[in-house]
Amino acid sequence: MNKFEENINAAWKKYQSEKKDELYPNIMLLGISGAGKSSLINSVFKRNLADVSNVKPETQGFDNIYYGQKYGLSVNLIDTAGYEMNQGDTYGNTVNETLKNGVRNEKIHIIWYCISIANERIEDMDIKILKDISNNAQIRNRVCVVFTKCDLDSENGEKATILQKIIQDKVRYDLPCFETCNDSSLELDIQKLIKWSAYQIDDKDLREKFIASQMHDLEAKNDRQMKQ
Ligand SMILES: Nc1nc2c(ncn2[C@@H]2O[C@H](COP(=O)(O)OP(=O)(O)OP(=O)(O)O)[C@@H](O)[C@H]2O)c(=O)[nH]1
Ligand SMILES: [Mg+2]
Repeated sequence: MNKFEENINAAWKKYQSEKKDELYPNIMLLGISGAGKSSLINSVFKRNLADVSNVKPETQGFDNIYYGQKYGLSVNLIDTAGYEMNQGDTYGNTVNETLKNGVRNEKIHIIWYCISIANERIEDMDIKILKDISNNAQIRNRVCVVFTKCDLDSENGEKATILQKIIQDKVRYDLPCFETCNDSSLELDIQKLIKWSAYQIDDKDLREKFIASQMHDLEAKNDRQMKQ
């Protein structure tokens, strides 16, 4: 082990003992335009942060981050532009690129793949993207399906059950599914979803984040020295 690695390891041990569990998962929301991704972000944070529309594609880009620390919540949510029909491969390519490069220097830890139960069907694109990300070793065990608009389901959640069965048959049997809606009087699975997400973060993530911040500090220090 060289001096640099020794220093990093010593600093990592110190960091672990002081700041354990401080890493909030970065969660990217995906799904068709109008699925209710931005509405779900507002429901999780209990505030109107993200713009919502019932008439047109609303969210632009893939880099709208809402940091939980600002709002007393232990998750960071990344809102994205939903796909539109006939978009071809561009959506899948953007998803893959974002998973590879992260967003604003943040790694993506988790995906909430949103599917509205109001549509009563699952689009081919949903199946394709879910399959793709289920084959991506970096993220495969950290993907879940979030059924949105479940206030429009029957009391025993029949529509969600039918859609879940399709996902199990066509994508993967063990993909976790959660039910949500934007009506705060119906709690459904939002708290469960947050807990599940926090539970996915492990020591490897903490170490990765720590090394990245050390490298960032080092680069800043080198920059300062170059300027002197
Ligand atoms: N009934 C009901 N309507 C909802 C719910 N969530 C969202 N909506 C409605 O669905 C429409 C689309 O919601 P958005 O949150 O803008 O959808 P989005 O997935 O962010 O769409 P893009 O930004 O275009 O990708 C809006 O009219 C919302 O009011 C819900 O839980 N129940
Ligand atoms: Mg949106």
